Amino acid sequence: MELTYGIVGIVGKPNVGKSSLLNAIIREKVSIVSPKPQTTRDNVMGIYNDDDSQIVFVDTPGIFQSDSKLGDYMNRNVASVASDVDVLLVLVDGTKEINQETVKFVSRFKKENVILVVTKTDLTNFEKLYPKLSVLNELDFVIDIIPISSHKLKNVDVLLKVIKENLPKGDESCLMFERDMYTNKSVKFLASEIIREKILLALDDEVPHGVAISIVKFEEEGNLARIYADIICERDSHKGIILGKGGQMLKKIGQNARIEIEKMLEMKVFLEIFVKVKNNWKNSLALLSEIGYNNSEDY
Ligand SMILES: Nc1nc2c(ncn2[C@@H]2O[C@H](COP(=O)(O)OP(=O)(O)OP(=O)(O)O)[C@@H](O)[C@H]2O)c(=O)[nH]1
Ligand SMILES: [Mg+2]
Repeated sequence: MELTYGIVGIVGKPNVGKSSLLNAIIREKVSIVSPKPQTTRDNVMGIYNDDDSQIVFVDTPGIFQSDSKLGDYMNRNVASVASDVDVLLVLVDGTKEINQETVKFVSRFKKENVILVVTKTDLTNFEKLYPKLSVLNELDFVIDIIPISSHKLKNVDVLLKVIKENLPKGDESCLMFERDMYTNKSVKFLASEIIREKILLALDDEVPHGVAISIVKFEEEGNLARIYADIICERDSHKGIILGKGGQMLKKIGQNARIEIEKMLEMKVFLEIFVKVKNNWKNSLALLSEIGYNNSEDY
């Protein structure tokens, strides 16, 4: 049987809905989501499987002006995807202004097989959105412009159809992954991301952006997983905020993370979290590498 296969990159500004789209396509929580910009730091692969295709989607960090070595790492992740995929989805926020600046932004990705995806259409309406899109018509290298809603799963099937039309065809030997895999990331990575997501959701901007998670130990024993994690933060004052009064904040973050990790692993989880201060870790190549933020691993 003829199969459609290939790699599809997802790029765009922070908070535009890249990770939400990945999760909507894969129908699993592969990549963490929060209302705060710069939630995603790594390229996260989600593998879409159906009877006649296997498509590897790669979620990337939002593109922004880097102010640290961590930021440089994030931008390198985007660059590696933008240049080297079969189809590139460039996402634009349908609730925001769409103007010449948007055209300029999308033009940065000028290459073959670019699909422009307009996100969050459930927050706007047809009358408001469509006149805004006319400015995008001058982007003649774009294959198609597709408005979607990841939350309402609106037009995600149409997007998939257009993607498939633009991917290579082959047979089973062309597929890169086992048919039951939905991500290339380890459960250790996914667990660390879930903890980071709970911090992003619980605390104000500055603290989560200076936080990294290191899984110190991950052991499975029968139907129980024991996970020991460090939350690494930049300052003593941040440590105080993460701990909260009498340790209540950390307790809440831990509980929320544990519930979701249990769901993912389908087993009981014992989760112990310590908070550690490492000044300026975002600018220390050695510390970044120790935490796992290095570009040596291919997406
Ligand atoms: N209403 C609505 N909200 C959405 C939709 N897609 C994403 N969002 C919200 O937009 C915010 C950002 O979503 P993410 O998926 O984390 O965005 P991102 O582009 O991956 O962000 P970064 O990783 O920070 O670059 C979250 O609060 C999402 O719930 C959508 O289809 N509809
Ligand atoms: Mg993201």
